[in-house]
Amino acid sequence: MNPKRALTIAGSDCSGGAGIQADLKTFQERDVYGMSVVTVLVAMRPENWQHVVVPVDTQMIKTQFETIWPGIGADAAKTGMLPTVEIIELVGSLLAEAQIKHLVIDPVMVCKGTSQPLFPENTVAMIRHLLPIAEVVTPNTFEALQLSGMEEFSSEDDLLEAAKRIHAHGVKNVVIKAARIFANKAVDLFFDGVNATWLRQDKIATTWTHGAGCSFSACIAAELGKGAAPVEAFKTANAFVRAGLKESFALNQHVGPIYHKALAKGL
Ligand code: PXL
Repeated sequence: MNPKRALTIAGSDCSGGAGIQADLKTFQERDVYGMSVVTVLVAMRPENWQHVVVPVDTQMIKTQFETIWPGIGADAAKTGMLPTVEIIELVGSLLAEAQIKHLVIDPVMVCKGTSQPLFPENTVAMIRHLLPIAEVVTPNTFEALQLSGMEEFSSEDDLLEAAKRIHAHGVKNVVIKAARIFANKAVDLFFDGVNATWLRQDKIATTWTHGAGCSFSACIAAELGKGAAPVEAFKTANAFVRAGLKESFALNQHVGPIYHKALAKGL
């Protein structure tokens, strides 16, 4: 065997549903060899699920990265939670230097269902250091508002306008996941700077959506690494996450992840 290799540069979610853990499960399902650079450790207090977030020392982030590049090599990479401006700048410069063939940025700004503080300066740093070198960026609606500087989305025209503004930051392809803004439909938009591709689908009725965004961007990275065109990688990731959401399950009263094996099992 000589599988394609994918790298996630993201945070550890010890509950196993999001972050590095979701990315590696997704890579395994999509038949690419998964590797990781851990940027931050996230733990949850069992009594109230309050998040405890501890960034990894920057020198150790650099050392992990060097293990992969130049140490091993990768066909694709994705980023997830990057907790500080310093870490965003470091990861940006390491990736700019390495020039890994395919790079997906998941601009994680907040975990679902938590009131973790937001850092506007992180948005500025992502725009400056990550979007210009990225092949695909995958914001949800909240992240798309921050990256576009828009106030609110109330129509598909607004989403397209945001995609154009985000595209102007230098990223080749913009995906906006608008799962929540329309009453009856989950809308995903793929924009390559010229053409818009829309997926308008029925909403999946579940409260257990933990790790959906991480798995979506990891799936895009895996498919790009195997040679798929970006718009095809987007469609595969949509099908992968929708299947996982249909079979999502509760771990406890606070959190429930998608089921990564759902698509492969034909569920
Ligand atoms: O789902 C966003 C997310 C990303 N990365 C890590 C997380 C979370 C949410 O919990 O813990 C490490």
